[in-house]
Amino acid sequence: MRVPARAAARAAKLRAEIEGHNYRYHVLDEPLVTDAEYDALMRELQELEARHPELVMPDSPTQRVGAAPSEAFKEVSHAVPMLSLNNAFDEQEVEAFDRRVREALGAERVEYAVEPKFDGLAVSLIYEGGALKRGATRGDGYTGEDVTANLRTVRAIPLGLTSRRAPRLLEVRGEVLMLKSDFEHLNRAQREKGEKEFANPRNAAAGSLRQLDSAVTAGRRLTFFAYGIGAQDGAPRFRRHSELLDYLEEKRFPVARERAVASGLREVLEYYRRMAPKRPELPYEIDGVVYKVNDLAGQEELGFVSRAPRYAVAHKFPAEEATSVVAGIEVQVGRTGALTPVARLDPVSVGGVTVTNATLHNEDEIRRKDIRIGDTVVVRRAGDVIPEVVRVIASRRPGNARRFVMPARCPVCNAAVEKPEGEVVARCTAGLYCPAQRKQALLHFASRRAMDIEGLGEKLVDQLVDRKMVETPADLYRLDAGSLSALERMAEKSASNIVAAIEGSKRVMLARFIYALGIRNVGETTARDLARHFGDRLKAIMGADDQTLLEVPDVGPVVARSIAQFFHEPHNRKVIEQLLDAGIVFERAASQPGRSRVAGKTFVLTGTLPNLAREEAKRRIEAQGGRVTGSVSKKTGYVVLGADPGAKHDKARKLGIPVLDEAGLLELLND
Ligand code: D41
Repeated sequence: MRVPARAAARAAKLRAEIEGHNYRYHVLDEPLVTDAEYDALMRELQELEARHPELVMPDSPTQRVGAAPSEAFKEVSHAVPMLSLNNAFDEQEVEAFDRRVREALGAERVEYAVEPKFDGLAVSLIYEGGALKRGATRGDGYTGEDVTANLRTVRAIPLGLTSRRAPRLLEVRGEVLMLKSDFEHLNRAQREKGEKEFANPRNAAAGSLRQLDSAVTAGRRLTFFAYGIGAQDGAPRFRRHSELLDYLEEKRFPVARERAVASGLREVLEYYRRMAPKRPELPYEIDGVVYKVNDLAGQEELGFVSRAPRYAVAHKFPAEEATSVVAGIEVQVGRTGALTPVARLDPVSVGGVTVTNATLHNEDEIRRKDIRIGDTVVVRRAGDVIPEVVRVIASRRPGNARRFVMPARCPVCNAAVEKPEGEVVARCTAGLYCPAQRKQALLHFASRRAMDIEGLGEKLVDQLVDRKMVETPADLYRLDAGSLSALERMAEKSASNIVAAIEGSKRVMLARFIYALGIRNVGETTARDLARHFGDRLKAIMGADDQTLLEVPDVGPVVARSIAQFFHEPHNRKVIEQLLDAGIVFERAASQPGRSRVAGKTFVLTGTLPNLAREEAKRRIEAQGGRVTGSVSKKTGYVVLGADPGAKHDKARKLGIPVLDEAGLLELLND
């Protein structure tokens, strides 16, 4: 059967168009069409190919769905070995690397190509005459496995090289990985199906790539980043590694956006320090950065020793995960009475600091992960977050491992613990009669963003409460240096400093005071909204019923109920009265609301701003009487756009809300 020329032409056009959309979506992250439009194109091509099977080509996007399962992977050998990377674990080791490079090249300062080190799996992609012919794992560097059918399902990998004069042979090397978001998604699905979860994105990527049934791989979302070229024939002669990456980018391969060129040791280390804090925000896992001599002739001159090049080094970040043993499980009581089980761990270094505790969140979480006392567990600490137990290493469970049971009574005050039906959190029911809750409430009251009483830390509050010197925040204002200096570790000087700090806290903005009270569901923003809405009149707020409170912007029924309930409680009213008697007075905001163009406007910040930290932008907007909220609605005044804005930008456009960049925001603030 002959294929009509029109059908062939249409199929070719559809293929190019679909691959173009794949590129925009998976590589550039800038889709042009909706998913539905993409699906429609795909369906049209599938139908066309079904009607004219001669039209099916190996490089057709319809072939990314996976091929028939195979029995085993074929072994392949790498014509150019895939070398491994030497590691540097600290700056001294990088310094030594740079010294060796400089000495070997006889150069005073060396230019390096610097890039993130993706935590995925190294693969090789062979393009012959511009078409993807073979994809293989690195294996031991000399022989790997043929996973062509699986790699074809990865949409970020081009099935063909664009350009009329493609090189006869081009081997592209890079890492296959799974984005953190796709990993979370996959694990949620695995959990719901009752199947085994993956420990981390790297394992998930490895498991997905090594599927004998490529239809399974197609269902997992993998991505790819290119970092180099292996065998080649007819490709341009590059002089620098950075040029080679530019070439790959031009050929539509995903290449790390964070790559750069650094001159000399100092700039290289600056790159490391710049990348380290970005790590938690990146959509994929990286375990370090890689430095490569940029000059390719220099690379050749340096050569390699035992499988690793001398021209490159991986500067590793401290591991975010480590294993330790759960020596015990204790229960902590929080400010709102929430009981949080905490694992006491044998000390272990994670993410660069020594960890001895890890949160276990709640009872359900312990049961879900089946964590028992005596277990060896994987502990994770990423960025500034509290360390947590990720999972148990089941094979290392001792015979005498013990299950945890949530106590029926508060471990601090012995009051009953309740866990309402359908809730995950168990709570002590004693409220402020529980010393633990009282301590937390006092610490919150004194905290920097509340009453800002410097020096009133945990150790001091523990003693004050344990000795019954302080029960409520009002009692703080009755303390004197004499009684304080009788406490442990309290020199006379620091006692009088604390008394001065307490005294100094008496002049306070009403919003801070309300926040300091620790009303459930009332954070800083709601506290500020309340103060503004009620014209800085505490009495009005204390007397408001649910209905009146609902008129405050962003206050819903749950928050309104919390506020009304709090001020209805006689004990709370009495403490507030005592605080006012002690001499607390409310100051007005420094700037006159209404004068600035920012005043009274609601801002939504999205994406990362180039210079202003989010906290700083928020502080400055609020200092001028503006508000910052998280989601875009009709009430939003401005949306401020940083790099990588998300859906909020689209929503702002839809609602016709003015959009500013950082410069626009600064102009508004400085106006
Ligand atoms: O991102 C990576 N994981 C990465 C791995 C990278 N950015 N560059 C790499 N460069 C090399 C050399 C210099 C040997 C070509 C690598 C790897 N190798 C590598 N990945 C796995 C083993 C070796």
